[in-house]
Amino acid sequence: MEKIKNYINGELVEPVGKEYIDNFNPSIGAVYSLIPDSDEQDVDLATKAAQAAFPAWSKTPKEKRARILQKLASLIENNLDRFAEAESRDNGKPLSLAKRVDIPRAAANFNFYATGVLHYASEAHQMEDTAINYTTREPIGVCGCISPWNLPLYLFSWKIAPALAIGNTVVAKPSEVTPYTAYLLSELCIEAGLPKGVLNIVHGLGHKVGAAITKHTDIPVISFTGGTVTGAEIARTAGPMFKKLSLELGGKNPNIIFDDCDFEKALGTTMHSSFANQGQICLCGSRIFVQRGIYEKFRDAFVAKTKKLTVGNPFDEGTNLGAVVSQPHMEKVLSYVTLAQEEGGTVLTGGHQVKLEGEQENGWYIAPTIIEGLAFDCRTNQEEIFGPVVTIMPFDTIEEVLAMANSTKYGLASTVWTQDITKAHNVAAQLHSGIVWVNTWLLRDLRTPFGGVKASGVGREGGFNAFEFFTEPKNVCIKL
Ligand code: TXE
Repeated sequence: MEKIKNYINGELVEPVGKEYIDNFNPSIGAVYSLIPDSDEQDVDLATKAAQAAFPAWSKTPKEKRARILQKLASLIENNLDRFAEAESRDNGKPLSLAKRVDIPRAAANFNFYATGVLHYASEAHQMEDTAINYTTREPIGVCGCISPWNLPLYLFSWKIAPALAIGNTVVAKPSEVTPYTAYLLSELCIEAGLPKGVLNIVHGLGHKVGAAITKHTDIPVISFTGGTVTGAEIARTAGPMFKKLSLELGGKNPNIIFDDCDFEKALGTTMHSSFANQGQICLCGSRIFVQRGIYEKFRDAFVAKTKKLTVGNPFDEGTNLGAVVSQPHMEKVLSYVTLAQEEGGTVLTGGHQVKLEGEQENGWYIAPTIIEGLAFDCRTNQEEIFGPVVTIMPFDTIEEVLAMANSTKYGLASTVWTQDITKAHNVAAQLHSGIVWVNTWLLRDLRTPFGGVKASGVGREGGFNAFEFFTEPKNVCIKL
């Protein structure tokens, strides 16, 4: 059985404790590799390597840092098929999705921040003939980057690229559920000539390795993407240590469809915003509100289209939904279908595990599920399910739908479908979320602030927001 390795001080190494944990292929429900069961000893070795590398890396001219990260990006692009297959095998997502989205976006993340650092400037403030102020933005040191299993390399690179580009060094922890492409990236880092200790990847469990990174006194910055519960746990540790903290957490995003929408576009995009990546994207629109005038027409068309989706082997071209990421997650998602029925919901399609034939017979597959008839404030409509399960509800007025849309503890992303631009501006202004898409979904300009409000997190990633997070400003005031 293949054992993947940690990447510490420029080398691929075994965990100090020589212990390993199973890594599953969700599409067949079986172990296919082993990952280091690292602990705080490994985190300490990684942190020492990152500390030793920081002076030279932070003083490396930005053009040289940029060249190395762009080399890494091109190596990812040159290994697209190998990385996409690895991602699909590790996560269960369709290979076509990994090829089209996950891996190209990981390369784009490195390119975006490598070029961005060349244009990042700071400010000066002149006090007439009295003084001049200039603000420097300095890299901070060793940054802890902890990422989740839903978009493994995409979100892993979204954190480490800006941290490295601006001159920090990194101790990173990918999810133990989907570690494989981070391991493949380690090999490319060596090939790209990334100096040793600049990036260190420590594999293992969250409560061991993630917690060790969070509480390490020599890691002053923590960037986390994952669940809200874990985010709160990290904040409890990092807060009293006065660490800089970025939390990208869960969501329960409203998809608001007015009766003056472009019906076919709203329907087509809602298929993606409901079920892409098996609904395992924090930005998915899991609560669908349809204005009464078109509610039944939209609901029936949406159910009919959903019934035609193919749940299957992620490696088959025709597959629309692959496997969900783990057996515990499958059971969690299915438990919400049971809860929905207990809360008075009606399952219009799906709501069950899909048993495939052949090699995939033990895989973890869920039918795309649509539920109607629930109150907007029941648990099913308030809690993040994070699977291919959406609810659909009618509404009459803007005031009513805004109250329902804003009723959860989350505030990450909203989608609005209307051809009345004044209404679009008016509704967007009143939605409690960090991101609002109008007549589209998941259309991303990497320069924009990315993140949510309330229980969806703290801070923003994206564009120069990421450089602001991964640097400390210093104001110097010179008397003239
Ligand atoms: O995330 P976790 P999980 C949501 C989704 C999902 C829930 C839990 O609802 O069902 O979160 O998913 C590491 N200290 N999202 O369990 O636990 C862990 O090892 C430090 C939304 O995967 O948050 C992994 O590397 N680190 C999210 C990372 O945190 C800890 C995407 C995420 O794991 C830790 C994924 C600890 N105590 C899930 N415990 C999004 N916003 O996109 C765990 N970790």
